[in-house]
Amino acid sequence: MDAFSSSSSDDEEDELAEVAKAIVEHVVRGGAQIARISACEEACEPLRRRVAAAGLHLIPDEEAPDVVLQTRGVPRVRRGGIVASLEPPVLDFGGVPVLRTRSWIVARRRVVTADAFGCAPWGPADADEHDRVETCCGGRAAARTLRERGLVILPGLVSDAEALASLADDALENFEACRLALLNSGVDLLRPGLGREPRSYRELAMREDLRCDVRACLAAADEDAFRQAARVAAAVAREATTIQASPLRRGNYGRWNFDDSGPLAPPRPLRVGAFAAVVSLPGAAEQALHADTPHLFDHVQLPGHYFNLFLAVGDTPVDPLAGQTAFILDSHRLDVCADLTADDSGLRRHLVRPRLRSGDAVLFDARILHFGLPNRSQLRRPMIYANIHEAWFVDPKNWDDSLSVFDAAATT
Ligand SMILES: O=C(O)CCC(=O)C(=O)O
Repeated sequence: MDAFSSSSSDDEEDELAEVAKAIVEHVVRGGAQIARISACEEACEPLRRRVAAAGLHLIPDEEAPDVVLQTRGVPRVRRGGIVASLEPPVLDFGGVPVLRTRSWIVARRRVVTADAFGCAPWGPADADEHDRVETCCGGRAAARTLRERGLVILPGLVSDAEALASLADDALENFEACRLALLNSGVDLLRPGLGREPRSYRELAMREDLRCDVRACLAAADEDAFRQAARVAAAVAREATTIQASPLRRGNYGRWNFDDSGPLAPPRPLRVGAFAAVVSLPGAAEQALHADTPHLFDHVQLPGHYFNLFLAVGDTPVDPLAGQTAFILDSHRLDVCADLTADDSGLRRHLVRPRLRSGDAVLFDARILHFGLPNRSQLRRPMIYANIHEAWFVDPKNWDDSLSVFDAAATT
């Protein structure tokens, strides 16, 4: 059945047909036809009638719908499903088209799944892990989720399919240029252990064998698309660090210094740092569990000062064998991390391996434990990232500015 073939001339039904069209255009990528749609339980009877009147095929909740129409609250949709939200999303996912009519608002909210493939020693995701992934999906409570759990998933943060493909190309082309230059100096990034050991360079640093950190040189339009997304993420991170206006803040007199605006001024926006890409090559092993930065002090749990935004791009997100990034929920907290690292079963109980689709992103507190999953596919997996941090924080990066991959051949 073609879901959107309503011929009604009634105003309300026309409007719903418009909403239905918007669902196809904005919610379901690529203009696919929706055959099965369900309204969630809270949907009132008139809504159900209008949905049906617009020619949408209403099915019972137990069956798997293509799209669920949601009136309010957290989407109760099958994993991997798609939710068309009929209320204003609190987060404007930077550029995601939102359709507003007299009484409807449609925005995309996709539900992220967990990696069902797994790998030793972790095994495939179980129902608990799926549930944990769901609790991390952003929306209204994105900042709170980030603050409390150490990460938040922002489904569909970048929606421009062309920009996403182009971001992936940029990363892979940057990597390939470095690889070829290094090959001339006897370093073969594809065959670790053979030839000369790679070092860290201005353009590329090794994370470990077959996983490289490439300073991303992005085409202007791609950079704009990612910067817009990073700003949205930075606003979420800033909110996460601003738990509530402290009654003590009047005493923070030092905020008159260095161009700040005094104790009562809102906190300054977090900075979005340079963009880069982690490229995992076929054969990359599971990465060691690590955090990207230490706590500033270890006698007190402070709000985050440094966050990372990982954006899934290109084709590899559709291949689960290519892997993505795994996290240990709550481990950005000193007390939780101390407990969990005491034995492996604790880590397993907090493990999440979200399966992001291209355009989905994960924003995390850089103190959280995480690791890249192995790449068992035949594809090079690019993941674009941005550092987001307090203005005073500087991450000592792995790149070595004193040596370029393009000079490495000359210096051998
Ligand atoms: O490869 C990944 O997915 C994650 C990489 C990562 O976390 C890192 O290199 O610090």
